[in-house]
Amino acid sequence: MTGKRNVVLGVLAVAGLGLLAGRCSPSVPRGAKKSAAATSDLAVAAQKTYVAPGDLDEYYMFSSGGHSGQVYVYGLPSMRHISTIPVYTPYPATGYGYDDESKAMLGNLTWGDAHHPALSETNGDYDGRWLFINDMNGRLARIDLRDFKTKQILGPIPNVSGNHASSFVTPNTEYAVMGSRFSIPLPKGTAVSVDKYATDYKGVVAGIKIDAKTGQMTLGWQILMPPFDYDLGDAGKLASDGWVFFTSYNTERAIGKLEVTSAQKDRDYIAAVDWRAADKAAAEGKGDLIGGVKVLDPKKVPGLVYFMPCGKSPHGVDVSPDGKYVIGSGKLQGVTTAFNFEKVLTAIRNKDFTGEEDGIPVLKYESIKDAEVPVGLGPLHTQFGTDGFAYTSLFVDSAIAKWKLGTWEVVDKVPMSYSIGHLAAAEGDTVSPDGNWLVGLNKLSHGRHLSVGPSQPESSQLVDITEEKMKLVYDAFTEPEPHYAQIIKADKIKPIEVYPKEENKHPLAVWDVKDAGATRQGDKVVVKVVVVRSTITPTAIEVRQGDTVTVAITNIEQTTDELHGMGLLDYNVNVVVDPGETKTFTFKADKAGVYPYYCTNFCSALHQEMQGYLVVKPRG
Ligand code: K7E
Ligand code: CUA
Repeated sequence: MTGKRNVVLGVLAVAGLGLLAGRCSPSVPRGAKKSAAATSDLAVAAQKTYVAPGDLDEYYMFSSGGHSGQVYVYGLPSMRHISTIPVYTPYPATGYGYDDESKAMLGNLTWGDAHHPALSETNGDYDGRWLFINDMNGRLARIDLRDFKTKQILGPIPNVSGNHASSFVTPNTEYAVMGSRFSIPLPKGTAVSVDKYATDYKGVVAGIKIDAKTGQMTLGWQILMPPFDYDLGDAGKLASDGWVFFTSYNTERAIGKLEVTSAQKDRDYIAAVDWRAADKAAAEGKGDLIGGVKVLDPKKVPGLVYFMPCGKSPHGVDVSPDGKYVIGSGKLQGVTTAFNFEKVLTAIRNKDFTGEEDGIPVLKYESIKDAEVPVGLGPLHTQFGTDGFAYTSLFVDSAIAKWKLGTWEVVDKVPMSYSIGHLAAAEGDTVSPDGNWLVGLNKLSHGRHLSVGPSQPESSQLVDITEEKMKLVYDAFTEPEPHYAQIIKADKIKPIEVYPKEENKHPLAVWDVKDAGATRQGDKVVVKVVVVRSTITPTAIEVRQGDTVTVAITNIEQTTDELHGMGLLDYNVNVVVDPGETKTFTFKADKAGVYPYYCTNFCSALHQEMQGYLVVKPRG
């Protein structure tokens, strides 16, 4: 797709200088002189990341928006921000959260904290159909990549509290998972004081079933877990297919200042969950009713979960492309551990246990680990490239370590500016990662950009991993807060650009201006509106004060990029309708007077004329 990428080295070398001057030493002033070698490095970096006007990027990157509740779409390697997909938060730019349909999906919550996007997979490879993303408020969302829109928000589901270890899908998108980061007394709504944490609080991990045809999500199974904090997850694949892994901290079951109280033991756990066994047990109707759903108890249904001891206070857990290794570590350690999944299975078979936690056997660390890899301080997350290379983010060292699976050799490190959390590799969660690119998703940007006051952006740094040595090639700045991101080959996604008229089955859609207008039943008014360049029909709407008014607005354009909006002043309404789409919004006309409405999305030379009046006649 970038076949036309032009070589404009000379210009770029100069342009690149200003942008990248601060790379090695943030104190170097912009435009400062560099040595010839550095200039040539910058020129190469600039050429690698430059996507000429009109050319397209090679990859999409879907980055979580953290507590903004959104998903940001970037092109790689340019790192250009192309689009924002609102998920858990109203977004007036696209009218999300103002029309009846999206309002219903959002429910009563106007925020979400979205950390881990997961692209749908077929045979362990991204298939470009859907993107799932978690919310800490016990929810999971599905975005359809046919139109880049949020189509379903499931939850808040019962019993899962603080859904951080999510959304991680299984290799054929059978399940996405959820987990409690904050154990609570169950069912939700039970108040037990925190002193009883160790005995009366519970965690839950859950599998959300995904319909293979429609992507529709439903609750599959839930498993009752000891009161630990379930932090991250990853699904097994190939050698470990059928399993899903969750890290947990505070296996001390402590309360208070967790930074101290939860760090008493040398090891916490990775929970290995046999999701096919859970699926089967749930299908057989096993489990106890808690919060209105059946929850499987490992004491009564053995064989569902095993604990793999791991360095204390672990964060990420990541399964290698062949599924043979499960990588996890204590986040204050200097090593990451590679667990051998075959050894995990053998230990389970031989009952090689050192104890149990609420009926869940604990495997023997020495029996299941293959290596402790000295990656550096503060290992959080691991991604994979080609030729068996793994890349681990080091929060404390603020760097990425490159190391090799099997030989366990650390071969390279590259500094990150600053404090890297997650990292994302091109097709990095699949059975066949691409290599090519790696993005460091950094928590701090520390002034490597024009100052914007105290509220500073996060940063994402692009690293070229095609060669033996990793090379930092670009800085981009992102809104809060990229936790995880996934990167997919652009040609796997084929979005539509208009909704075909034949597909619009909305009962209130009208395609001809002569069918537009208001009808009344008692104090309910339905207004069918047509928008097309450059009129909103009808141009005036009259209702009575106190009426409940539903406006169904159809954009009858069938042309790419011809969106229209309808902003209604003083009534807090702004919807945007894409070509071929119908949306509705409902409001109570409680204020008498005249309220202009107009097209909010610039659409033609006569966009400004696209306006009308809502007349609300006073009662009596
Ligand atoms: Cu920021 Cu995955 Cu929520 Cu790590 S998480 S950094
Ligand atoms: Cu329609 Cu602007």
